[in-house]
Amino acid sequence: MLAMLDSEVAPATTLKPRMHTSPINMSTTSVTSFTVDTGIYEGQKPGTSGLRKAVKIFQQEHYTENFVQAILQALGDQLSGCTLVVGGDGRFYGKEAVNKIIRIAAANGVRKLIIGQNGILSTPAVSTIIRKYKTQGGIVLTASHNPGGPDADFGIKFNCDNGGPAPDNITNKIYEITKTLESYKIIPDISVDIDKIQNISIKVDGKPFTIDIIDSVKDYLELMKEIFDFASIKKLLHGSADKPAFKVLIDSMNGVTGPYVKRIFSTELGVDDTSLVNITPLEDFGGLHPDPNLTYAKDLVNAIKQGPYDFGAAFDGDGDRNMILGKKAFFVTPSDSLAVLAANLKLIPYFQKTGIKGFARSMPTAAAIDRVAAKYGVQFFEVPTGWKYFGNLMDAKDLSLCGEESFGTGSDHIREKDGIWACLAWLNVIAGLGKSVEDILLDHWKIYGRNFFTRYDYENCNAVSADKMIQYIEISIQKPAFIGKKLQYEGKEYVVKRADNYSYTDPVDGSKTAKQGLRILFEDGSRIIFRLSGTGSSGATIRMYIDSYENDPATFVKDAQLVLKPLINIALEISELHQHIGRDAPTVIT
Ligand code: G16
Repeated sequence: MLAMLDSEVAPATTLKPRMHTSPINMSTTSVTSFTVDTGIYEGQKPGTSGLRKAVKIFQQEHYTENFVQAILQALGDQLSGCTLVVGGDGRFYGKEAVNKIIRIAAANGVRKLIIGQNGILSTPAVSTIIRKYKTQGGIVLTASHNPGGPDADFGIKFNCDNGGPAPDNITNKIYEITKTLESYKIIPDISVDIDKIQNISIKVDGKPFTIDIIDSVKDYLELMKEIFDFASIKKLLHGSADKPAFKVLIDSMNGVTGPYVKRIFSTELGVDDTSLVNITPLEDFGGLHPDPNLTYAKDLVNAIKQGPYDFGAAFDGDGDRNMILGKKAFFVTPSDSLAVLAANLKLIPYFQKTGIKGFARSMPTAAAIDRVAAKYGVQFFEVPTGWKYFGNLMDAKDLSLCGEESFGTGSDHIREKDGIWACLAWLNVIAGLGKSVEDILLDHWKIYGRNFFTRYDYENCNAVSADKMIQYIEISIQKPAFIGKKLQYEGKEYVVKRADNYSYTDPVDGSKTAKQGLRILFEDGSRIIFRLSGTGSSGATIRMYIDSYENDPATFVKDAQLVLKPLINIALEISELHQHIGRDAPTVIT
């Protein structure tokens, strides 16, 4: 058996099919599968959310085929006769990957594939369709917020039958299979026009196989209309005799949400097309880095700063992240966004029907929502970074609303975070409260106090140096003398209460997840957290998170970077970040 590294291409001579049939197309009604010998690619280990690598790595001979075969094999008994959803964010290599999945799924005994037209399905739409049609899962073709194009990134992620990203036990199983795979099954040269809505049925190895190419937006739109009060949002957007129209600017960053934004905001809610920007999905996102934050969505930030807009929203490549802005680009941190929605959830029809079961956030997310949970006596959970950790809680009916500092917000309507949902939730809440975004935040802080939060990202660092830095911090903070230590910067003092490498036990199935980030917790509730990103495709990305609570109203309007300066500097000193990776400044600050 041949072992290949990510960057190595398998010699074609070792990879001949065992059997050969003549090429077929979908006018052929009966076809036969065959098996192709393959070699092993090392490093097909899914990260925080699926396998993300450079396009050129996925383009290597048999690389994508191997991983798809491993996903299917991991389905075990569920594979034969199952239905799977397939779609992605429209990035380069997506259509090619859809066709490979069709050929491999058909040969592996899958009964039916539901595929978004043009290969387009947002990540939340995949989750919606898996749940609505009760399929055994879905394959999502996305590298999320990472740039796209021939020289950028691609990704493949498996979602389970609950509609959520596969948990660790499944992704570990997929990875184990990739390490021993000797062959994959395929029907070569099936050609399906995935740009056309159609239903195709053939026989594969004597068994029925169906491909349903569906409208990418319809099912998701129907769900949004069930959840939100579209009539009151429409009234807000268009104004009335005594209220001016509420002007919005929505930016899809040339990602997958374009068609969804067009149908929801233009067709359904009547928003003028000039207020919907970058709504054509492009294979390279038009050169944008489709990550909705203050750095990468700066065109939206500038347009809102200078324009007449009351509200702005941007979404990432695959449509699960969101950024919310108020007038003059007043920035709502994802942690505050989550807390404000939690405090006002009862304004949304869906939660009036379902009730509020619980709230949750990922560990590095600022603790603003904790205070809302405490006030209303709602159960609260803290989980590791990764949306997959919310799924069990939702399935156990313990969780209604959750979110992450990484611009993810969502609810139990599906099992993925959901950018457009978050935007509609905000508009529904604004319509209900009749206040500006800024006033909603100021009022919220008056009641709960403010968690100041920032995240520093150091992208593309040397992986060895980054690992060394994490080890260095871990050793330093685990020395007994570290607890109780007084750390100072410019007169501000913080006393260390606790420090550890965060681990989590899932309250539903008891599964344990260790080493999820280094935490330094201070007496006053402030926190410094370090972890390595699990979504990058090359080198290492170091994330440094700072969370500090203030209840003095005089501080509420202050700039977060100023308020957090002492803690930021303490974090840089403890980690010796500059000495380890030689960087003076982060790549992105949020
Ligand atoms: C994924 C996960 C999120 C996670 C984020 C950042 O988001 O679904 O739960 O917070 O990655 O992860 P990391 O800090 O490891 O890079 P997405 O939008 O990239 O799928």
